[in-house]
Amino acid sequence: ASSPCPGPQESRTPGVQEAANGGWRIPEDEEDEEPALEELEQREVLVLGLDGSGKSTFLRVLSGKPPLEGHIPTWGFNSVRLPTKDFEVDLLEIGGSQNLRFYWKEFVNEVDVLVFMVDSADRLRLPWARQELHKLLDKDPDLPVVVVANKQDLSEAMSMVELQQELGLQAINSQREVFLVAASIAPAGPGFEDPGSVQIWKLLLELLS
Ligand SMILES: Nc1nc2c(ncn2[C@@H]2O[C@H](COP(=O)(O)OP(=O)(O)OP(=O)(O)O)[C@@H](O)[C@H]2O)c(=O)[nH]1
Ligand SMILES: [Mg+2]
Repeated sequence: ASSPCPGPQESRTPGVQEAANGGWRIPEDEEDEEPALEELEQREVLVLGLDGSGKSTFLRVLSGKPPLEGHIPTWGFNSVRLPTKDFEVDLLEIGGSQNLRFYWKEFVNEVDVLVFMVDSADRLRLPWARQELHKLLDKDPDLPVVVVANKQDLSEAMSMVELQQELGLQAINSQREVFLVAASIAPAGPGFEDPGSVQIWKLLLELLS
Protein backbone atom coordinates (compact mmCIF):
# COMPACT_ATOMS: atom_id res chain seq x y z
CA ALA A 1 0.00 0.00 0.00
CA SER A 2 1.37 3.41 -0.86
CA SER A 3 1.78 5.97 1.89
CA PRO A 4 1.93 9.78 1.47
CA CYS A 5 5.06 9.84 3.66
CA PRO A 6 7.19 6.88 2.66
CA GLY A 7 10.04 5.80 4.88
CA PRO A 8 13.72 6.30 4.09
CA GLN A 9 14.22 2.77 2.76
CA GLU A 10 12.09 3.37 -0.35
CA SER A 11 13.73 4.12 -3.67
CA ARG A 12 14.65 7.71 -4.42
CA THR A 13 13.27 9.57 -7.39
CA PRO A 14 15.25 12.44 -8.93
CA GLY A 15 14.04 15.81 -7.71
CA VAL A 16 12.61 14.36 -4.53
CA GLN A 17 14.42 14.82 -1.24
CA GLU A 18 13.92 13.16 2.03
CA ALA A 19 13.78 15.24 5.15
CA ALA A 20 16.07 14.33 8.02
CA ASN A 21 13.07 13.17 10.02
CA GLY A 22 12.59 10.37 7.48
CA GLY A 23 9.10 11.56 6.80
CA TRP A 24 8.08 14.37 4.53
CA ARG A 25 9.22 14.64 0.96
CA ILE A 26 9.78 18.09 -0.46
CA PRO A 27 9.59 18.17 -4.25
CA GLU A 28 11.84 20.75 -5.86
CA ASP A 29 9.49 21.51 -8.73
CA GLU A 30 9.91 25.03 -10.02
CA GLU A 31 6.15 25.44 -9.87
CA ASP A 32 6.29 25.17 -6.11
CA GLU A 33 8.76 28.01 -5.69
CA GLU A 34 7.53 31.41 -4.53
CA PRO A 35 7.26 33.84 -7.42
CA ALA A 36 10.00 36.47 -7.28
CA LEU A 37 8.67 39.75 -5.93
CA GLU A 38 9.83 43.00 -7.39
CA GLU A 39 11.73 44.42 -4.48
CA LEU A 40 12.57 47.99 -3.74
CA GLU A 41 16.10 48.65 -2.56
CA GLN A 42 16.52 48.95 1.17
CA ARG A 43 18.34 51.58 3.20
CA GLU A 44 19.16 51.10 6.86
CA VAL A 45 19.18 53.79 9.53
CA LEU A 46 20.23 52.97 13.07
CA VAL A 47 18.64 55.16 15.76
CA LEU A 48 20.58 55.19 19.03
CA GLY A 49 20.88 57.44 22.07
CA LEU A 50 20.44 57.22 25.84
CA ASP A 51 17.13 56.03 27.27
CA GLY A 52 14.47 58.71 27.23
CA SER A 53 16.18 60.82 24.55
CA GLY A 54 13.24 60.40 22.16
CA LYS A 55 14.08 57.57 19.75
CA SER A 56 10.71 55.79 19.88
CA THR A 57 8.94 59.14 19.67
CA PHE A 58 10.93 59.95 16.53
CA LEU A 59 9.94 56.65 14.89
CA ARG A 60 6.29 57.19 15.82
CA VAL A 61 6.19 60.73 14.48
CA LEU A 62 7.86 59.70 11.22
CA SER A 63 5.30 56.97 10.70
CA GLY A 64 2.47 59.46 11.24
CA LYS A 65 1.48 58.41 14.76
CA PRO A 66 1.03 60.86 17.62
CA PRO A 67 3.80 60.85 20.25
CA LEU A 68 3.12 58.98 23.49
CA GLU A 69 2.75 61.02 26.66
CA GLY A 70 5.14 59.22 28.97
CA HIS A 71 8.36 57.30 28.54
CA ILE A 72 7.80 53.62 27.78
CA PRO A 73 11.31 52.17 27.56
CA THR A 74 12.14 50.00 24.56
CA TRP A 75 13.34 46.67 25.93
CA GLY A 76 15.11 45.53 22.82
CA PHE A 77 14.46 46.62 19.26
CA ASN A 78 11.83 48.72 17.61
CA SER A 79 11.65 49.34 13.89
CA VAL A 80 9.62 50.96 11.17
CA ARG A 81 9.86 50.68 7.39
CA LEU A 82 9.04 53.79 5.41
CA PRO A 83 8.67 53.66 1.66
CA THR A 84 9.95 56.44 -0.56
CA LYS A 85 9.75 56.73 -4.31
CA ASP A 86 13.19 55.17 -4.87
CA PHE A 87 13.81 52.91 -1.89
CA GLU A 88 12.49 51.72 1.45
CA VAL A 89 14.02 53.09 4.63
CA ASP A 90 14.29 50.81 7.64
CA LEU A 91 14.76 52.71 10.87
CA LEU A 92 15.96 50.51 13.68
CA GLU A 93 15.94 51.69 17.27
CA ILE A 94 17.79 49.77 19.94
CA GLY A 95 16.69 50.70 23.47
CA GLY A 96 19.02 53.03 25.33
CA SER A 97 18.98 51.51 28.81
CA GLN A 98 22.41 50.63 30.12
CA ASN A 99 22.22 46.88 29.52
CA LEU A 100 21.18 47.36 25.89
CA ARG A 101 23.92 49.85 25.01
CA PHE A 102 26.31 46.91 24.96
CA TYR A 103 24.63 45.70 21.73
CA TRP A 104 24.75 49.01 19.88
CA LYS A 105 28.21 48.49 18.47
CA GLU A 106 27.20 45.21 16.85
CA PHE A 107 24.97 47.09 14.42
CA VAL A 108 26.90 50.20 13.37
CA ASN A 109 28.76 48.41 10.60
CA GLU A 110 25.53 47.14 9.08
CA VAL A 111 23.79 50.43 8.36
CA ASP A 112 23.91 53.41 6.00
CA VAL A 113 23.40 56.25 8.50
CA LEU A 114 23.48 56.61 12.27
CA VAL A 115 21.00 58.90 14.01
CA PHE A 116 22.18 59.68 17.53
CA MET A 117 19.45 61.18 19.69
CA VAL A 118 20.36 63.46 22.59
CA ASP A 119 18.09 64.92 25.29
CA SER A 120 19.33 68.53 25.21
CA ALA A 121 17.99 69.15 28.72
CA ASP A 122 19.74 66.16 30.29
CA ARG A 123 22.88 68.00 31.28
CA LEU A 124 23.85 65.45 33.94
CA ARG A 125 24.01 62.54 31.55
CA LEU A 126 25.56 64.38 28.61
CA PRO A 127 29.04 62.97 29.35
CA TRP A 128 27.56 59.47 29.00
CA ALA A 129 25.95 60.38 25.72
CA ARG A 130 29.26 61.76 24.52
CA GLN A 131 31.12 58.63 25.53
CA GLU A 132 28.65 56.31 23.82
CA LEU A 133 28.60 58.43 20.67
CA HIS A 134 32.39 58.40 20.38
CA LYS A 135 32.54 54.64 20.92
CA LEU A 136 30.24 54.25 17.93
CA LEU A 137 32.22 56.71 15.83
CA ASP A 138 35.40 54.75 16.54
CA LYS A 139 33.71 51.56 15.38
CA ASP A 140 33.00 52.87 11.88
CA PRO A 141 35.14 55.75 10.65
CA ASP A 142 33.05 56.45 7.52
CA LEU A 143 29.47 56.20 8.72
CA PRO A 144 27.52 59.46 8.27
CA VAL A 145 26.06 60.63 11.59
CA VAL A 146 23.08 62.83 12.34
CA VAL A 147 23.16 63.98 15.97
CA VAL A 148 19.70 65.17 16.96
CA ALA A 149 19.63 67.75 19.76
CA ASN A 150 16.12 66.86 20.86
CA LYS A 151 13.84 68.56 23.43
CA GLN A 152 14.88 72.06 22.44
CA ASP A 153 11.41 73.16 23.63
CA LEU A 154 12.46 72.74 27.28
CA SER A 155 13.69 75.88 29.00
CA GLU A 156 16.72 74.07 30.46
CA ALA A 157 17.81 72.78 27.04
CA MET A 158 21.44 73.42 26.20
CA SER A 159 22.24 75.60 23.22
CA MET A 160 23.57 74.16 20.00
CA VAL A 161 26.98 75.75 20.56
CA GLU A 162 27.21 74.22 24.01
CA LEU A 163 26.07 70.81 22.75
CA GLN A 164 28.59 70.86 19.94
CA GLN A 165 31.33 71.49 22.48
CA GLU A 166 30.13 69.10 25.16
CA LEU A 167 29.61 66.28 22.67
CA GLY A 168 33.08 66.84 21.24
CA LEU A 169 31.80 67.24 17.70
CA GLN A 170 34.46 69.70 16.52
CA ALA A 171 37.16 67.12 17.19
CA ILE A 172 35.69 64.65 14.70
CA ASN A 173 37.81 64.25 11.60
CA SER A 174 36.68 66.29 8.66
CA GLN A 175 36.36 63.26 6.36
CA ARG A 176 33.22 62.13 8.09
CA GLU A 177 29.79 63.65 7.54
CA VAL A 178 28.46 64.80 10.93
CA PHE A 179 25.35 66.90 11.33
CA LEU A 180 23.96 68.46 14.49
CA VAL A 181 20.27 69.22 14.13
CA ALA A 182 18.05 71.01 16.67
CA ALA A 183 14.67 69.39 17.25
CA SER A 184 11.69 69.14 19.52
CA ILE A 185 10.14 65.97 18.25
CA ALA A 186 7.39 65.80 20.86
CA PRO A 187 7.18 69.30 22.29
CA ALA A 188 5.79 69.53 25.81
CA GLY A 189 3.56 72.49 25.00
CA PRO A 190 1.99 74.16 21.97
CA GLY A 191 3.81 76.81 19.99
CA PHE A 192 6.53 74.67 18.47
CA GLU A 193 5.59 74.57 14.87
CA ASP A 194 8.83 73.25 13.49
CA PRO A 195 9.46 70.02 15.38
CA GLY A 196 12.52 69.24 13.31
CA SER A 197 11.47 65.74 12.30
CA VAL A 198 10.65 66.83 8.75
CA GLN A 199 14.05 68.46 8.44
CA ILE A 200 15.78 65.34 9.78
CA TRP A 201 13.85 63.11 7.40
CA LYS A 202 14.87 65.29 4.42
CA LEU A 203 18.49 65.15 5.54
CA LEU A 204 18.29 61.36 5.86
CA LEU A 205 16.90 61.04 2.34
CA GLU A 206 19.75 63.16 1.00
CA LEU A 207 22.33 61.02 2.78
CA LEU A 208 20.71 57.79 1.63
CA SER A 209 20.29 58.74 -2.04
N1 LIG B 1 9.63 68.01 26.04
C1 LIG B 1 9.89 67.08 25.13
N2 LIG B 1 9.72 65.79 25.42
C2 LIG B 1 10.00 64.88 24.47
C3 LIG B 1 10.47 65.24 23.18
N3 LIG B 1 10.67 64.12 22.45
C4 LIG B 1 10.36 63.09 23.25
N4 LIG B 1 9.95 63.51 24.46
C5 LIG B 1 9.53 62.71 25.60
O1 LIG B 1 10.63 61.97 26.07
C6 LIG B 1 10.19 60.73 26.64
C7 LIG B 1 11.01 59.57 26.17
O2 LIG B 1 10.76 59.33 24.83
P1 LIG B 1 11.04 57.92 24.09
O3 LIG B 1 10.85 58.24 22.65
O4 LIG B 1 10.25 56.84 24.65
O5 LIG B 1 12.59 57.68 24.45
P2 LIG B 1 13.57 56.55 23.89
O6 LIG B 1 14.80 57.23 23.44
O7 LIG B 1 12.87 55.70 22.90
O8 LIG B 1 13.89 55.72 25.21
P3 LIG B 1 14.32 54.17 25.37
O9 LIG B 1 13.43 53.35 24.52
O10 LIG B 1 14.16 53.88 26.82
O11 LIG B 1 15.76 54.06 24.96
C8 LIG B 1 8.69 60.64 26.33
O12 LIG B 1 7.99 60.98 27.49
C9 LIG B 1 8.48 61.66 25.23
O13 LIG B 1 7.19 62.22 25.24
C10 LIG B 1 10.63 66.65 22.90
O14 LIG B 1 11.00 67.06 21.81
N5 LIG B 1 10.32 67.50 23.91
MG1 LIG C 1 12.42 53.69 22.86
